[in-house]
Amino acid sequence: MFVKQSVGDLHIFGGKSLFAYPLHVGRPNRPDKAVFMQYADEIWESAWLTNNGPKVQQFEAALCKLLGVKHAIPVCNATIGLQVAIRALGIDSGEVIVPSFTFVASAHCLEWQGITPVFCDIDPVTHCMDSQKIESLITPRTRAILPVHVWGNICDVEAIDALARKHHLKVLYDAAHAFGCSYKGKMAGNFGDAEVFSFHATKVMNTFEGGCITTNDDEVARVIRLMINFGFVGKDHVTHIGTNGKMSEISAAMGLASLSALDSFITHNRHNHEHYTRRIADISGLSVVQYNTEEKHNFHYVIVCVDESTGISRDAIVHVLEAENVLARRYFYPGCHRMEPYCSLYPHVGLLLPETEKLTDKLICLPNSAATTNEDVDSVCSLLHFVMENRQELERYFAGKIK
Ligand code: T4K
Repeated sequence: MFVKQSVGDLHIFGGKSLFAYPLHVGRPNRPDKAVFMQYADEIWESAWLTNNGPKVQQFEAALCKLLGVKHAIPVCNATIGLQVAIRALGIDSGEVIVPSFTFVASAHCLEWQGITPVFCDIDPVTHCMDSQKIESLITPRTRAILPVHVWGNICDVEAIDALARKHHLKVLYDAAHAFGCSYKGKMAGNFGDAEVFSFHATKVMNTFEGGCITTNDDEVARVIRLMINFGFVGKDHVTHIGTNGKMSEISAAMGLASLSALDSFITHNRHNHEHYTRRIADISGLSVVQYNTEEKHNFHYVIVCVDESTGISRDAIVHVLEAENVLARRYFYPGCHRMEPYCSLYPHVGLLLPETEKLTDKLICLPNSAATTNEDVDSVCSLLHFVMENRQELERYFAGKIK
């Protein structure tokens, strides 16, 4: 399908876009419609729509079995899940160490509750928090560590847990990307004091909006269950501060249907990831971030790293792709520390985050979902080849036009 012969054929110069329709990064993975509709029908007939209904309970049981964890409490989204989990761990003030290289929710869930996020730099290979850089950030006000399993790469859990024990800190993992991923054979969901997954529409499996909090600690689970239901025990008795973090029945139905399709989503993701890797391998200056194939991984994110010496900026490449209807994303640009309110509160913190600063300018997230076909991947890769072959001309065109 690739038909560009000269630079003038690119859409930015007036040519026709490569794709007639937009190719999204976060196209939702949709399970078998009939399976979902059967669940939806049951919900309709039962007139039980939310408040820990039968589908939510069934979903929790299925999650616990899959992850090998004692509690996997469904919630309305991962951001509320993180807010609730950090409070259920007893943290309502002080500082929490968190990466800046993450979706802004990881920092907002703290700041929202008057807890100070202290940004930690990352490992340039895994893109997760650098466990070697945590200890120097610990102060008498530090209460917890909130690392993120970026792209489903599991953090350095052993070192982080050892540090937490040494300094009496809690550990809450933001596992928004890591559903279906493992470390040393143990599924994400079992690390730290608690973990939070996202089942947002754009994730490997979704419940429209949603997430779950996992823990093997019965007491923490008890408090979480109270907190997501306004603190109610029984009908009229409130024992705890709480919020509304409940998952609805229709979301749980989507979750149950999605769980039955999870293996096929992951197989498709992996096939695309391998295909992208093969086709991009011979483009000098670009490389696809690889995952540990000895562990379970969901292969949901296809991340391309643009070498600084390549002669064209990441942003110029993304600009060309977008014009061709390849809606690639710059996850995670510009890093939480460069967003409000953090950039005003801590204007110089970037000096302590050299790897974060470098990486936020280098990565491109390419479309990958059940909707991304083999032919799509081929065409996107051919486009990347074309862009890189013509990079000098493109960079001249972009000089001064974009960052
Ligand atoms: N921690 C981490 C590390 C996270 O990555 C996230 C969420 C969270 C915590 C918080 O989890 P939740 O509270 O959301 O459960 C998207 C998602 O909205 C967000 O959930 C996700 N991370 C983040 C990485 O990506 P945006 O602002 O980039 O989304 P948006 O609307 O631009 O959509 C991305 C692409 O997907 C677009 O090209 C359009 C396409 N799309 C999107 C939706 C919603 C569809 O085709 N269909 C859809 O229904 O944040």
